[in-house]
Amino acid sequence: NDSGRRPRGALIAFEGGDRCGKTTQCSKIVEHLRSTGVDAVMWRFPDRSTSIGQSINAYLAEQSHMDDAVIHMLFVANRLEKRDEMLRLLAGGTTLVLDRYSYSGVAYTAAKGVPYLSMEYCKSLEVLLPAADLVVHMTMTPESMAARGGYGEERYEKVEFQSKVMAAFEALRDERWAVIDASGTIDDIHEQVTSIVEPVVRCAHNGCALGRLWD
Ligand code: FDM
Repeated sequence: NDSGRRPRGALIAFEGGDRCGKTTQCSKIVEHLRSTGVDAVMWRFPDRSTSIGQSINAYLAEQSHMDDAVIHMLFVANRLEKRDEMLRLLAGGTTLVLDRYSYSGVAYTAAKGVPYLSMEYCKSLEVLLPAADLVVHMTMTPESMAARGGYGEERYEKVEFQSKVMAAFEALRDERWAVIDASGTIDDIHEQVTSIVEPVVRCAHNGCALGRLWD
């Protein structure tokens, strides 16, 4: 950084089906990064604290019904309402670890198979947002996810649907994705996550550019 600018933070998204351990791994990597002196924070999408987030929460808890296109756009809007703050934090050097992001947005809606909500259309609604420097895709079979505690409480937690979500995630993969077997132990997975995340944080600190979805 000879330009005198502060090194930017990295944008790292954790993706995968429900109950695969994303939240645990996000917390652990943020804690690890902080212990090594990296300024890092964890966010989750949907952000249920905003008024849009509360509508999303009611939908996920099956307390309300919405048209598939409308709920899709609420998920998008819930990211857009955080966009400025995201960009500000990254530019200020903070690494953001996201528990779900646009990739979930596209994969879950595309998995519904509604003809006018194609994967291409869903992708087009995300283009105002920055691309993650790294997507950590945690994979396990829908059957083993279903065997985990709490599964089935929310709208999308059904084995057949989760298989479609998995296929949609696979279709979105590119060279920025790392795939991790989520059926291992918490510590083994954390070790793998650490070895993948650290170089990406260094790259961001060294000035590699933040991309846009889906360039
Ligand atoms: N989800 C999440 C979507 O359908 N679209 C999105 O854009 C996002 C971010 O919401 F079933 C789904 C994925 C999951 C639910 O659950 C959120 P968690 O437990 O908060 O990750």
